[in-house]
Amino acid sequence: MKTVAGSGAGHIGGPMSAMELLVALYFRVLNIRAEEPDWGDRDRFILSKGHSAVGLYAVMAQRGYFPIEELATFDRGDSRLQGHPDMTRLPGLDGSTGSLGQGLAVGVGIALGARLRGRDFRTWVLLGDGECQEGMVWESAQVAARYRLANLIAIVDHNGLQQYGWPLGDEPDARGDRSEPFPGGTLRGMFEGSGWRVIEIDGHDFGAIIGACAQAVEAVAGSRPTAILARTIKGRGLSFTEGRYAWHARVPTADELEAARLELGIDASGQPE
Ligand SMILES: Cc1ncc(C[n+]2csc(CCOP(=O)(O)OP(=O)(O)O)c2C)c(N)n1
Ligand SMILES: [Mg+2]
Repeated sequence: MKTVAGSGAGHIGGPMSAMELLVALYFRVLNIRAEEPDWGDRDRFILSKGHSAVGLYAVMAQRGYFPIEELATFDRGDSRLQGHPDMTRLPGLDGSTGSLGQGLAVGVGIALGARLRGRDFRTWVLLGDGECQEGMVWESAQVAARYRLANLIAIVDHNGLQQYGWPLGDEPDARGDRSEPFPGGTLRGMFEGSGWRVIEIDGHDFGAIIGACAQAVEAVAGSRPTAILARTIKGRGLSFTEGRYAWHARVPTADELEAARLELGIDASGQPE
């Protein structure tokens, strides 16, 4: 919230809905070295829902990839922390994203390359549920299953909202149900139909996230890729942002920052009061 307020641009809802997923990945799941971001055997991670970059940067800073103070440069032209992830600027990123729909295809290429080179790291891709309306996601899903890429794991931040929520009927403002991206289909059905193994979890439950990721990592070489469907709430963490599509990309006012601080019980520097 503070970083977005400081830069005057950025996203809130998507980063907050994915926060437990990102924290679990960077602090418990990914086999990475923050001090050696180009380590060859590292797990690869692609934030396909690149608009959630500010959340990823906050977690990477806490994990030691760069100083926390650098978050204040977010979205400036000369910053390593672009509004959407730019792997040519920030070491530790394995994909440049922001144009939705592309990250899984990049992950398929990396995972296939790892297999061909006999490397045993995993490739993880975090997608939005709205993003799953992009056709390229399903082309990639088919290819991943065709090559039995058990070393590829897709995690879907299944918050039931996108930029404006799902349209409901003919009313232009009737939005915000928590149904699936496609009428008559479910993400589970679509991944399973494409040949993937599917695990559904509560995406705010650290134990469930870590357990599902461990299951995915144990996948036997030559078996199916795994999709973890993480049920989440967009804008999770603050009463006034939760489940509100208006917070998809909004700059908090000074009053809202103060309300957030009080609700979280933290002081101005972010420490518990
Ligand atoms: C190809 C493409 N189309 C549109 C956008 C604009 N856009 C950015 S985020 C977003 C909504 C994404 O919704 P979802 O994938 O559900 O993400 P989340 O709910 O986690 O924010 C849209 C339409 C984009 N970045 N890329
Ligand atoms: Mg969504």
